[in-house]
Amino acid sequence: MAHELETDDRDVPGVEPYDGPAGGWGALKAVALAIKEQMGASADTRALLQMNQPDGFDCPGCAWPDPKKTSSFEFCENGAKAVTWEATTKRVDPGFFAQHSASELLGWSDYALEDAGRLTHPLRYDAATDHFVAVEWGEAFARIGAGLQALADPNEAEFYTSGRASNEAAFLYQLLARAYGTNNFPDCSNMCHEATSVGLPKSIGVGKGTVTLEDFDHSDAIFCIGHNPGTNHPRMLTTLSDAAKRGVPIVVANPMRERGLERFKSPQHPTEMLTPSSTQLASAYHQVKVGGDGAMLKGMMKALFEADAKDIDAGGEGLLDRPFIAQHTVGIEELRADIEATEWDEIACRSGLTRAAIESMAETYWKADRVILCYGMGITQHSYGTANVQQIANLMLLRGNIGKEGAGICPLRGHSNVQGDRTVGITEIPSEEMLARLDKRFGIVSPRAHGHNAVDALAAMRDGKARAFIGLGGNLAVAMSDPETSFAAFRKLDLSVSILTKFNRTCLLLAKETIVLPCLGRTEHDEQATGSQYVTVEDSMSMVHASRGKLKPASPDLKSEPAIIAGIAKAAIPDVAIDWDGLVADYDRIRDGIEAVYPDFRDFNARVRHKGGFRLTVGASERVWNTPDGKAHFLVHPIKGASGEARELLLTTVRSHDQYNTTIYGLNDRYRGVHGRRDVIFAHAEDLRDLGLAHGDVVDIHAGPGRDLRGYTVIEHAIAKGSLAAYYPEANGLVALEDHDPESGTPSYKSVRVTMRAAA
Ligand SMILES: Nc1nc2c(c(=O)[nH]1)N[C@H]1C(S)=C(S)[C@@H](COP(=O)(O)OP(=O)(O)OC[C@H]3O[C@@H](n4cnc5c(=O)[nH]c(N)nc54)[C@H](O)[C@@H]3O)O[C@H]1N2
Ligand SMILES: Nc1nc2c(c(=O)[nH]1)N[C@H]1C(S)=C(S)[C@@H](COP(=O)(O)OP(=O)(O)OC[C@H]3O[C@@H](n4cnc5c(=O)[nH]c(N)nc54)[C@H](O)[C@@H]3O)O[C@H]1N2
Ligand SMILES: [Mo]
Repeated sequence: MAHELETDDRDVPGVEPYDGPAGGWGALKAVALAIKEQMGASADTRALLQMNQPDGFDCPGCAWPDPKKTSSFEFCENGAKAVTWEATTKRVDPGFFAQHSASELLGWSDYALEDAGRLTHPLRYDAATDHFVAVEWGEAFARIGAGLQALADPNEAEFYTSGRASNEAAFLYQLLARAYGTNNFPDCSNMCHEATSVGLPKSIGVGKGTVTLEDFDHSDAIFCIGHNPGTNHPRMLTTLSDAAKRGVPIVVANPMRERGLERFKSPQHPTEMLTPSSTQLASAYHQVKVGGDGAMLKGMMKALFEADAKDIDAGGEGLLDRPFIAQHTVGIEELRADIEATEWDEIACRSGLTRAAIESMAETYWKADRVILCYGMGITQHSYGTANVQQIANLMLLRGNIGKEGAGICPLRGHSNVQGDRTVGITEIPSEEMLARLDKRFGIVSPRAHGHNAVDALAAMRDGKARAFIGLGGNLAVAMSDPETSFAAFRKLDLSVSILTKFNRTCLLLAKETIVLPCLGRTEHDEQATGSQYVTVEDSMSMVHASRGKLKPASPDLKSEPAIIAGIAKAAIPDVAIDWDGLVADYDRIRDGIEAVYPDFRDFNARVRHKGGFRLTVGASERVWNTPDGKAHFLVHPIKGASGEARELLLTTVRSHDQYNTTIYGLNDRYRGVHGRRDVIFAHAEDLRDLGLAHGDVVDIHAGPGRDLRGYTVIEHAIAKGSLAAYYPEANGLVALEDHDPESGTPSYKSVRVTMRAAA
């Protein structure tokens, strides 16, 4: 079938390689455009200047920490997009909903739905007219209360949280759900870093990263595996470029060549902006296959063991940190046996990297005294995500790279407070100590039975076992795998409630009773009975700090998330004697509650008022291992993922530069050279040739019965052979609900086995 193709000559609309660095003028231009489109020419851009300032609000864009010394405006293109999207002057008011029926809105794109503007009033779906209509807050709460009281069992309700909710909102929310009687807490983190939360505790006794931002100033080598900071954590590029300027090697493992990991022109740096110069970031870039990380990590350990043996033979002390291993760990012999039994041929063909490439990664690793290893969704979103995370811990423990200055594990969290939400009780598997303290403080009896994570919740809804959904933010139906199943599951519900800043598709999957409650966003001023309030968040590095919105709310009819949760609680569980109004009147009282349940928050109200906040205890950072035997554990796993078979194609789903999860800001993906469209598949030239396809061909992708993506344009891209990529959420239909990590429940969004052929 294969024939000669002159693919380079073909013009594909909207596809043109991007040659510039990340950041630079392109980033400034994009911000100017976002301001103009969302806020108009006379925009009040004060919000942008308060982002991540000690007395301003925490940027809702990502969970990368703020430098303690923030004094000048920290520029971030995608943070600015997140803020302008929230601070937009566009509104979807009752007039908008009178004009557009629910059926009509269902035909709108995700982009169009959110671009229409901010919600202004509580809404209820009216089946008689097929329109959403405004209701008073009191009526909305009464309807929700009645719906929750009508359930036969509290476990028929699912309380979903997306990671933008503040600590205060999340804490009140879990109190509501537990006082009501369930531990059903599906959470966005179940689709995100759950493999970290489940995997790391078994390895090092804590499910969080072990580094602080200051550690980057002291590291000798940085590894970036499976994440794309130029788009998803742009402020990290400043940290990486500072390290690169110090001569610190930055080693990347990613199937796609991502510009944000290659070159950066800092918009904060006048000489870089005014001259053609930029900073080179990656010192080595390894295009590991999609799903090839397990093999690659084993290869790095194999190379390390081999070099260690050689060093000892030559009279050296060896390359492993033997004193550390002896004092702090168990399981080294089992790990060594497993790694020794793994053949180089298997490692090379399953990772897609040569032995020499892996040895050079290992050499950079062992030559450095202090290594930081950063990773993202490329590691966690696989059916073996937990195993991947534990292999990373193995590699780091071999040289004592945990719990010393300048070294450690750095999982890049997603939503700006996804880590905090988990810390303050959003978990389907709560500990007995935590529940006992919660019960004591609030005089309730929390349920002890474990609840549902995101996959379980969807399955329960599909099977008719869950009848009510409450969503604190997010767009679960669209974010989840297998929309066919999840959309149908939502449509079977008796009650669906979404607490949102913007209307989205999840609200349009109509239940018997569908209610949308509009809330304040991060940027907005929050006034309660005792005065102006601030909230708190926890970043990726366990730093807790305050966030205070200053902008005038999008509508006088908005309520804060805590106030909405209290309103639902009073209507749903009127017999429970919790002073909801008192808690909402002064968020200090909620923080006192958090402190009572989580001792690590001691003096919460006092400490969080310090500029920059405080760090929660991370035992592993001090080499305290909170595992059952007090040791860190080497854990053995077989290689899973890419099989190395010749014709295998694994498809990964990624974010474009113009999106925030299911929120699509625009149709461009600047750094990957895609403009005005999202219906593309990224592929390696040789795979195209082997399949008799050419750059620009229209193709169908097939993943299993009923799981197809049809009529997409395939484009030749710098991606590893055997790997394909498509955009999330369009490609979610390729992932079956069952296709998830059995240990953590994380869907395998990043490795779907597919076939590709010319469109029918
Ligand atoms: N602007 C913006 N910021 C965001 C978000 C957003 O959507 N937009 N989302 C937020 C959220 S919730 C999250 S979780 C984070 C996500 O941040 P990332 O973890 O960076 O998320 P992804 O875009 O999913 O990209 C993952 C990267 O992994 C690579 N990859 C894919 N498959 C594999 C694999 O098998 N192995 C390896 N090694 N790499 C692979 C892809 O090529 C891509 O570069 O960002 C947060 N910040
Ligand atoms: N195929 C594929 N699927 C994925 C992923 C992937 O990489 N590939 N990534 C997964 C990951 S990492 C995540 S985290 C999930 C994301 O899943 P979610 O967190 O559920 O989705 P978002 O798109 O972030 O939610 C967007 C909605 O949040 C609401 N919102 C925004 N700000 C606020 C606020 O301040 N308060 C409230 N109450 N609402 C607000 C808006 O109304 C908006 O419509 O998706 C997952 N799905
Ligand atoms: Mo995420």
